[in-house]
Amino acid sequence: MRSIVWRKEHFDEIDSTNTWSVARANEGAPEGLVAYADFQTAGRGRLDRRWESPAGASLLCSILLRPELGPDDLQLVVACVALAARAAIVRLCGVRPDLKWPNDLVVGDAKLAGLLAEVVVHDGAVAVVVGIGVNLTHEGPTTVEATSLRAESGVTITPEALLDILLDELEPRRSSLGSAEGRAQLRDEYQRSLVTIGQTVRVERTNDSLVGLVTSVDPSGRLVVEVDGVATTVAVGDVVRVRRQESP
Ligand code: BT5
Repeated sequence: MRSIVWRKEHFDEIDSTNTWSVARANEGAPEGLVAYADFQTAGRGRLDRRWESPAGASLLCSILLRPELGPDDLQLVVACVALAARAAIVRLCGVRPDLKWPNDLVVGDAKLAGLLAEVVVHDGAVAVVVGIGVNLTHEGPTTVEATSLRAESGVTITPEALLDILLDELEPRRSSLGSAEGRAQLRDEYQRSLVTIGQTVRVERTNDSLVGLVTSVDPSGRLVVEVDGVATTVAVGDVVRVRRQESP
C-alpha cells in the first residue's frame, strides 16, 4: 500500500472532531484527514456519553481511514489507533499504558485515553472515523478513576507532539490492515497489550450482561469470553473487572 498523506486540520474550538470528520467522510473525503482541536464543546464518548477536557489539556483528534475491511473488523481499526497511541506515549515519556477492551488506554485502573470509532458509508464506500482523547495535563472528571500523562510521568507533552508521533506509529499498522499476515501480526500485538486478557469480567451490553473469563481476542479483535466453560464472542459492550470473591 502507498504511504498515507496525513492532512491535519486544527481547530481552536469545535463541537466534536468526530462529528466534523463524520460530515467530511459523508462528503467523500479521502483517507488521511486528521482533525484536532484545543477544545470541544460537545466531545462525545460512546452511547451518548460525554468526553470532557479543558482547553489545551488533551490531545483531541479524529482520524479518517478507509480500510478495505468488512464491518465485522471494525475493532481492528480501533486497535490500530490504540496501539499507535500507546507506542507514541512510550516513545515520548516512557509510560506504558495497557489497552482495555474495547476502547480505553489505562494506567493501572485509571483511564488515560478513550477512543470512539464511527463507520460512514457513502456511495458504497466505507470510511471509519476513529476519535481519540488522551489526557495530557488534565486528570479527567473527578467522578471517574482517570489520569493524565503529566500525572504519570511528570512530563508535559503538547497535543501536536503526541499527534505527530501517533501518526508516525499509525502508518505501518494501517498498512498491516491490508493483508491477512499483517492483520494476524496486529491481532498479536493487540492481544499482548490488552490488560483485559486473563481477567474475569462482566460485559455490560445494551440489553444484557454476562460474566466470564476473557481468554483471547478473535481474528477480528472481538473479545472471547469463557462463560461456564463455553467460549462466547463479544463484539460490543463495556467491560468491568470482577474481583474474585475470597472463599469464606
Ligand atoms: C470513550 O467513550 O472513552 C471515547 C472518548 C472519545 C473522545 C474523543 S476526543 C476526540 C474525538 N471527538 C469526540 O467527540 N470524541 C472523540 P466511553 O468509553 O463511552 O467513555 C466515556 C466516559 O469516560 C464518560 O462517561 C466519563 O465517565 C469518562 N470520561 C469523560 N471524560 C474523560 C476524561 N477526560 N478522562 C477520563 N475519563 C473521561
